[in-house]
Amino acid sequence: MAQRTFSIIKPDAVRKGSTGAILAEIEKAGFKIVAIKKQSISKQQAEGFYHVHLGKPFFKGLTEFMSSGPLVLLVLEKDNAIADLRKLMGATNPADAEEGTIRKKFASSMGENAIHGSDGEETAAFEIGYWFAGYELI
Ligand code: IDP
Ligand code: MG
Repeated sequence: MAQRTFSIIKPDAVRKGSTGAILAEIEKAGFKIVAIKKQSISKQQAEGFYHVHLGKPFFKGLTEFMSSGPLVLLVLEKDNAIADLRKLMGATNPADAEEGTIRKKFASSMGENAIHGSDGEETAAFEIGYWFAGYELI
């Protein structure tokens, strides 16, 4: 059954000019782009989005990085979207990412790793609602 997930093309990938190439990978893998917007976000917005990581040693660096320049917010749809996007993304650390994954191709480090994807149904619902209003998801 069609499922929705949330994704971000992170500031490192946008800065490098990889937005179009990453979107092409996503579409090639069979995802429909339900909603898309490019914008910059504040540190406070990044902190709210990543609240589950509050207190971790990388929290400050992560939220500073995510608010360091424009990024692309996406809502994607396909059968098994959540798990399939995680597979397409590859491991968090690009050094461990499988050949052919987005992080293998486009990420440079654990911190600057090109793409975000929701890790479960509950997080997908929270993350879609955090960045998109209902009228943007029709
Ligand atoms: P995920 O993005 O693969 O789901 P998470 O564990 O949810 O990985 O971590 C969120 C983000 O925080 C990662 O994508 C990465 O950018 C950053 N991050 C996670 N662990 C580290 C770390 O040990 N050092 C630096 N950054 C990290
Ligand atoms: Mg995660």
